[in-house]
Amino acid sequence: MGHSHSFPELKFRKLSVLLSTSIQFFFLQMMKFAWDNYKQYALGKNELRPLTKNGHIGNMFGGLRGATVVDALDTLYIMELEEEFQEAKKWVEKSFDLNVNGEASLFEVNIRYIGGLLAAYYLTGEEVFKSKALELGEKLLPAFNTPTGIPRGVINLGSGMSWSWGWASAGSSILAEFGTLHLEFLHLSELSGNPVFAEKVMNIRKVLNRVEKPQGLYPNFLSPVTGNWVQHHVSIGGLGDSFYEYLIKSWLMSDKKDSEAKKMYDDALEAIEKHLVKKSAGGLTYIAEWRGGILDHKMGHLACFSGGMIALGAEHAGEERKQHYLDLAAEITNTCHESYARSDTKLGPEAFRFDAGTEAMATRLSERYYILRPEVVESYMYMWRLTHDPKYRQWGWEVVKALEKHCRVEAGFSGIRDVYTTTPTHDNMQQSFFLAETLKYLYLLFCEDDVLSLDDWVFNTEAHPLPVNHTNFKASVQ
Ligand code: DMJ
Repeated sequence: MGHSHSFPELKFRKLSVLLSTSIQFFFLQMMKFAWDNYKQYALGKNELRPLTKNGHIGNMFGGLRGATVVDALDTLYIMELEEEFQEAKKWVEKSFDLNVNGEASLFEVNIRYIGGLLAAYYLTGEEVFKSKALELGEKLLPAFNTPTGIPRGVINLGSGMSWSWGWASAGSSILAEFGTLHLEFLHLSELSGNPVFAEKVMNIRKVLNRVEKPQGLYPNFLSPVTGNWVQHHVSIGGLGDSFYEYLIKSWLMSDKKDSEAKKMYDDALEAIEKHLVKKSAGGLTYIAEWRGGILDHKMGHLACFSGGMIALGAEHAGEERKQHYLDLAAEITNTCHESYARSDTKLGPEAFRFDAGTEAMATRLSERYYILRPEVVESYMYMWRLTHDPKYRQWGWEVVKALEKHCRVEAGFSGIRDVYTTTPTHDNMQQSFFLAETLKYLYLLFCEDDVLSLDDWVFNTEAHPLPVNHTNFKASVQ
């Protein structure tokens, strides 16, 4: 009797292993397609333009090249695309030039290049990735030479001169930019034995702890000169997002020793829940933006990472809060899924609103685009790992089908300008984070939990895995 019961179950398990293996194979071919076309038409440029079949350089990386190579390294490695990984590694060894001049975003260089190189080093042990990461890290240090030590957003990698973004209020620095350095900089200190990197980010934390927070919230603009807020705009989406992410991940990466980061995260989330989390008339939970006390009932695609973050934090919230936060995370992830499900392409818009009868849809023409962003599938991946509810895999698969149908073009994957039409116009850009994040998170959604286990790795905000410090860093986090 016992045998006849267990047999079909076993068969089912085998079937599901087989199924997820063939799905993984599907992601491998997507990644290979994205990489092969980049290699053929744009190797050495920053991104591929998949319609015109050429490369794009842009102005975010200050003369650095190969953003897609460095962003793709760990995904290629994890997917065991050995030949392609070797191609990428060879480019880093032979052609990745750090002696460049030009205006770079401190934040973007850190999350994509330093994060990508560090992850490649930790996964493979290849010295070239470590030495490039350290060399590049040194070049970022002059940005911290301000009266408060809060770095400015833009740096010339050649001269070391730094300044604030022209569009940022009154010469301010951006919370999500200076607040998204901690994970990488601790690893730079650990690997170099030079405490300077850790000191820089610990000082940022000190300034943030000192300044008064309106209703416990962190506004997005801070003056690097006075250390005071410049404007009271609060958002868990663009301009704020990964600051919160790095608080909980700093604590996890320290093997749960950095209790200051945990407290900052807990307090910030409490304030966010109290002031920004709302429920729509149709019952969808969302996180609004806050402008000097007035709510803007809008959620950006970028804010959709927060389902995953809140779920990750819930695991460690103590028994009575754990279920509450898991529920909140599930509700937010569901809302983000709705923003996809309510579009004709089944891909979500850049921003969606909850006002004047609108629920989880873009109302402005300028917010209807989708640029291959990862945040929604990122939350599916965390929700899957933390709950094993199969709907997250189903939702992930819906995204894959939509990407294949609307974003795959002859020579790569492209963003689209309007998610509400099934004959979308392509934006001719294969973003590097599509290879670093979107495809990696989709792949991990269908892997066993021990592939880059959440107990041993934290993902930086560009999905580059950094190891949890189970053995005590030399660089202090006190
Ligand atoms: C990526 O560079 C990172 O995920 C960052 O945190 C936000 N923007 C893009 C993806 O949308």
